[in-house]
Amino acid sequence: MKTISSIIYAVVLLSLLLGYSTCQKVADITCAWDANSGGNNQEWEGEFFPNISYIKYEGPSSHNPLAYKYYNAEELILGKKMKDWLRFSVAFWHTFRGDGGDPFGSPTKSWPWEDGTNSLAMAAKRMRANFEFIKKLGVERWCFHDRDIAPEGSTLEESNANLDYIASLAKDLQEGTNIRPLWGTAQLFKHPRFMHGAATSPDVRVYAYAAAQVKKAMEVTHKLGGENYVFWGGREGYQTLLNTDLKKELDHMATFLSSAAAWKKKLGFQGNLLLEPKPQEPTKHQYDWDAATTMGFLRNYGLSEEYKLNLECNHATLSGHSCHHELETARIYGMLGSVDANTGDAQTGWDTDQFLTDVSEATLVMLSVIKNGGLAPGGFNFDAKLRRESVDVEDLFIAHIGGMDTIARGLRNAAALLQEGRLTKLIDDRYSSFNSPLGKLIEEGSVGFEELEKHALQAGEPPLVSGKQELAEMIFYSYI
Ligand code: XLS
Ligand code: NI
Ligand code: NI
Repeated sequence: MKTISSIIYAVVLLSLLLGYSTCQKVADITCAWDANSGGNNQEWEGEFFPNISYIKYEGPSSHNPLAYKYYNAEELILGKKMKDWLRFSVAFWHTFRGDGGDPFGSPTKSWPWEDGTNSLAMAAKRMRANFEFIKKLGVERWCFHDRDIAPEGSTLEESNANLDYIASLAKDLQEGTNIRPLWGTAQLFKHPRFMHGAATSPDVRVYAYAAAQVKKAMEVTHKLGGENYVFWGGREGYQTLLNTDLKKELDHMATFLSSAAAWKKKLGFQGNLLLEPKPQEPTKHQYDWDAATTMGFLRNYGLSEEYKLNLECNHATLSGHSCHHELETARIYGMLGSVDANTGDAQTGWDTDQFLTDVSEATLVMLSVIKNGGLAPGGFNFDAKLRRESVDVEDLFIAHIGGMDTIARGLRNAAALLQEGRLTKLIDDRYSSFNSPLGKLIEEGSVGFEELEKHALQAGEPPLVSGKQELAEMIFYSYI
């Protein structure tokens, strides 16, 4: 059976490669790539989004929804181009696989280029749409899961062949452009085999399968010139501790990540490996709960040198923190790798993955990013999706433009705030007592409790000094 299906598969793949078969089933533009699949041809340019031209910067007074009002790619902010501070990336899974379906309703989006299948031909067509979209938006990065870009086959070999095929097309489309993946990742949460987790599955066969899938996804990311590789532990967690060996699962996850780090070296992949924390959803408890938990885990298992973090704003709020908190927590320990730029909804308790539109939030995020000296080789990936009710093709552009402009405003505000220095001074003043001889000794670690007791007895009751929170807020909001 297996051999027969392999033969049928090989024939289908071969005919696809030769440009036959599904060409009749789909729109003409699909045939265009068949005829010209070897290069970054211009033939398809404009076909997917014929009514949308290249998005330009028009400045804050523009009312054109299809123009940037704050994001001006080449403009220098604190000596660096906006595009280099921000390093925006399009998330393939939301933009090209998001269908508007939710647990209560069927898909709402029917993009004109979709033929309703998950075929390899459809995957190729979507990849072309992805590149047209990226170019028109004027960004240079994209992110993907292995299974978003290429359909899962009936065996691992088939899945790998599908992925190779689409990756070659993506590589062709990248040629002659500066477009590269910000990161790639493996989808280890959709298929039923991963229902108990991947690296933390109690089933060794699933652990091995997941390893094989990550090995391949890392190869593909490397081949495409990806700058990072991400691990989001989709189902690395538990539903109940009553059936879970917590220690074994954490040990397994660490072993898995250490094998991934070894594979990265063997592959010669120079990019960063990143863990993406999220507290729950889909599992009740996910092991990479938040930045602090994830850094503690990495340190416990001696993996801190091999990994950094990819922080998502909506995951931050799900874990009871602000995005600013998560970025700062990672930044101060040199672990800030990249950002999944989205936001949640204050009245909704789940991962709504909305485009960031809150300028205050963006300004706080950018304070951390500027203090970090930027995010490179990380960036801002729009792990964000259109609302179920947004069904126009132009909504895809409007959503990204809105998100980019919000973060660009955040950058402008944060740069002005830091340059002007009032907030920095307020913070410095608050800690200025540590500039005293006693403060210096404490910070050096050269006084103990006995000397400190002597000092406290002598100095008496410390005066109450204002925290100046309202002033800090007044200063902050004067820049928004
Ligand atoms: C889901 C995650 C996911 C990762 C990539 O909540 O944010 O999209 O970013 O697997
Ligand atoms: Ni994410
Ligand atoms: Ni998310």
